[in-house]
Amino acid sequence: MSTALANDFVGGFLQHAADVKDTLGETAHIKSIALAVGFLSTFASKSFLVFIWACFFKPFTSSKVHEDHQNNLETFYKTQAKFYDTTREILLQGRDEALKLAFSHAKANSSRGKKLVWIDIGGGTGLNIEKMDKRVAKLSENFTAVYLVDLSTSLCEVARERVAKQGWTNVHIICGDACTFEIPEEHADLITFSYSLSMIPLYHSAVDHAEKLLNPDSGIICSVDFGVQSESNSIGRTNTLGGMVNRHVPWIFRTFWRIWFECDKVFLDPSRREYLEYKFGTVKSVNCYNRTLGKIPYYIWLGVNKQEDYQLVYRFNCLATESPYLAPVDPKKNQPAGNEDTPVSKALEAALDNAKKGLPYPSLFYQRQAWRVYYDELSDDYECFKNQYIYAFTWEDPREDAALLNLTSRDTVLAITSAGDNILSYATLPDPPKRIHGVDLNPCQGHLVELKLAALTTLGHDDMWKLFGEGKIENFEEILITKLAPHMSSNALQYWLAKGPKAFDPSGKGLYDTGSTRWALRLARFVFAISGLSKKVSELCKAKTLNEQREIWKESIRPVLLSTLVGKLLVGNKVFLWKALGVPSNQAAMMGDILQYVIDTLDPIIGNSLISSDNYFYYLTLTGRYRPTNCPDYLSKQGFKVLSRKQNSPLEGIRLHTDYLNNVLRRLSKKTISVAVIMDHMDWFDPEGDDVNDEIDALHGALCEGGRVMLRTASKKPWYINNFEQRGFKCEAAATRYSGQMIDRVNMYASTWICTKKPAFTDRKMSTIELDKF
Ligand SMILES: C[S@@+](CC[C@H](N)C(=O)[O-])C[C@H]1O[C@@H](n2cnc3c(N)ncnc32)[C@H](O)[C@@H]1O
Ligand SMILES: *[C@@H]1O[C@H](CO)[C@@H](O)[C@H](O)[C@H]1NC(C)=O
Ligand SMILES: *[C@@H]1O[C@H](CO)[C@@H](O)[C@H](O)[C@H]1NC(C)=O
Ligand SMILES: *[C@@H]1O[C@H](CO)[C@@H](O)[C@H](O)[C@H]1NC(C)=O
Ligand SMILES: CC(=O)N[C@H]1CO[C@H](CO)[C@@H](O)[C@@H]1O
Repeated sequence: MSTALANDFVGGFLQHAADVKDTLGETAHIKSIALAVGFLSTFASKSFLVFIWACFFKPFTSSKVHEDHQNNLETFYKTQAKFYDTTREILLQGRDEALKLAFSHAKANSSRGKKLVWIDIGGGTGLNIEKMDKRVAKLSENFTAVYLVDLSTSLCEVARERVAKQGWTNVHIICGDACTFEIPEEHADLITFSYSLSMIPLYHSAVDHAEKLLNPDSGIICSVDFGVQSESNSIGRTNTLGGMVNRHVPWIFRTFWRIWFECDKVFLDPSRREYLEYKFGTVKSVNCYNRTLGKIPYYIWLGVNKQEDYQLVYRFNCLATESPYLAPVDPKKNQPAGNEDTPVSKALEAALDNAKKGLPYPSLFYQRQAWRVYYDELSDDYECFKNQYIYAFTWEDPREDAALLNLTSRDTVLAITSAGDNILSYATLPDPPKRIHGVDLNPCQGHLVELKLAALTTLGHDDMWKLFGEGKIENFEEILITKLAPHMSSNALQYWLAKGPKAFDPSGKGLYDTGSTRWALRLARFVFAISGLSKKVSELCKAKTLNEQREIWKESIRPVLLSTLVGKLLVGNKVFLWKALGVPSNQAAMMGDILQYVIDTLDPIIGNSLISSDNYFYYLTLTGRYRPTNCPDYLSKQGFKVLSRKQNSPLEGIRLHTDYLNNVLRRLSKKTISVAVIMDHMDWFDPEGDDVNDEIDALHGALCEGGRVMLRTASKKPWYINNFEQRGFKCEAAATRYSGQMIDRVNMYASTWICTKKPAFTDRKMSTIELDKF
């Protein structure tokens, strides 16, 4: 393999040149020089010089390319075998993570306590086997047998010495070709290619051979390697992949890296990764770049047998569309289920499309959990979110929802996902709804909820609390890779690998300083700091009685906070409202005098709801974290206990859709939803447009008779209530906020409405009345 040092310089330089405005690029450049200098001083020894010789000069000394691959490898590795590990430690990134991911997935996928058979193809000196033993799982306890396959005799020799030195009894070195080697077992549970697929000229054969050896029911195959993917190469296959986000490498880097590595017969062409993605179902696919190394693109990929199992497709469609799962039909012969009334999910469309072309199903089909419903990760619809969620927490009170809706296990609920706190709260109810659909167009809201779901499924309450109660944890990446990843989708994993370590960093500001809602927290902190109220606010958050709380508020905080200056500058400012609180201008228009609105919100809270112990919404906003006795239901000891049940956990009923509400509603079987909680989002609609009527009709179609829509709004009677009534609903204000009163613990909305779908016969009466009008 080639050229760490020069890669640093050239990579850093190229990046610098292409990206002059980006000051970080400069830092990266400086860093890479520092790294190179460090590297030099550490290894300014024989090993380093041999490495430089073998990688930069020797390729030019012998003009002849051996016909024999083994001979070529020997020529390259013979002189470096002894120093191989030291020189590659820096360049070959992602190997630790890949091994941990591969093991955690293989383990999760095998029956409890079963030992694994592992083949490391192109295993070189056996360093990965040592890494596995030291950092992931003891070889003697967790593996029946481990095979290292490598064609280079001198590297195999180093590997043999390592095995002898470590005294491993179940590790076997096979000095042979990746395309033809044999093992005594019929199948392997885990097969890894670590920076080797890019060096195998006959990679099709090697991959086909691996496929034959992989346990078809539970085997996991993994590759970590360099590779330069191009978006134009993915056309027509994007349905299958997962890991499309951040995949594209601009042409100049694509070309540069390919040529650079080719000198050492390392091939970065995209087709190797694509062939894996064609032969296997993609479970995880992560695109990585290391700035320090000049952003050489590498990837970590995990796959499983792609299973030509049509039942799988239908099961997923039924889970997504609420349609009954009866007898599966062969989609190659018949078009999807004959019944016109059974709508088809986007997942089924994508899967059938792939099946016709002989491609694996979309990545989401191969996940352990059915939570996340298939979505097109490359759709332009999400671009506006800039790969970030808006809500790190949910700003509506689920206790009030529960009281108003009386949910039971007969209900099927559809709700806006947001940060998931409320759909999780419905799941903790004594008799939780049989199915809860969360809908959100922003994929990152889904990623956040997946993290919560995976954590509820695998972590204890202590770690759960650190993650979401305090928003900080020491070893986030380790927990993510070894515990949570097998329960998450590929996209959610990639998102959290990239953003998690910073978001949860114990020396940072924590999870609740992420998303756009962080502006609300920052605003609070800022306003209190400049008005000298920080101390009073922390007293407020500790107040033990309502009287104490009222006193602090009335005497010190209220007068300053609601002074016209602060009010005008911040709270009344439209740009600020949008940035900090996510209030769009259509909604702001409904709120009337904003300052009065804020007074109406806050005064009653202070008077009626103890922030220190019974109002986690404001406690979080003021302190940036929760308390064990003042937190969303999924975090409380009791709620956690219910949700983390190993059997029959209410989490099984949760589905996360990443799409427009209308698209989801239209593809649900008619009359299958009994409750829709759509929060305040209708306030965002333009009163002149048709969007509101479209959505009301879609709700009407998906709701069963007597089904209810619950909504909150910034107005006492929003304009669109009339539209509901004209379209077959009976509407009632379930709560209206008058000055000085509190309707829920958030109290941000002026009213809460329940619109009930009328039985069909009243519909008919309605339409005759309407006809009479004409
Ligand atoms: C860059 S090294 C990676 C070594 C090790 N897996 C690691 O991650 O450090 C690539 C390895 O692939 C091996 N290799 C290349 N072609 C091969 C083939 N056809 N069959 C088996 N091994 C091969 C080379 O001998 C070399 O050890
Ligand atoms: C990038 O590579 C350097 C050098 O090997 C390593 O120290 C660093 O941790 C890597 N960064 C990331 C984010 O993986
Ligand atoms: C390896 O096996 C041992 C013994 O069965 C077990 O205690 C340990 O948890 C396993 N390691 C991992 C990482 O699963
Ligand atoms: C909900 O249940 C409560 C108590 O069980 C009852 O008083 C109330 O009428 C119910 N509301 C609805 C809408 O069913
Ligand atoms: C035994 C087992 O759990 N097998 C599963 C391994 O993982 C793949 C993909 O997630 C599933 O399709 C298998 O059923």
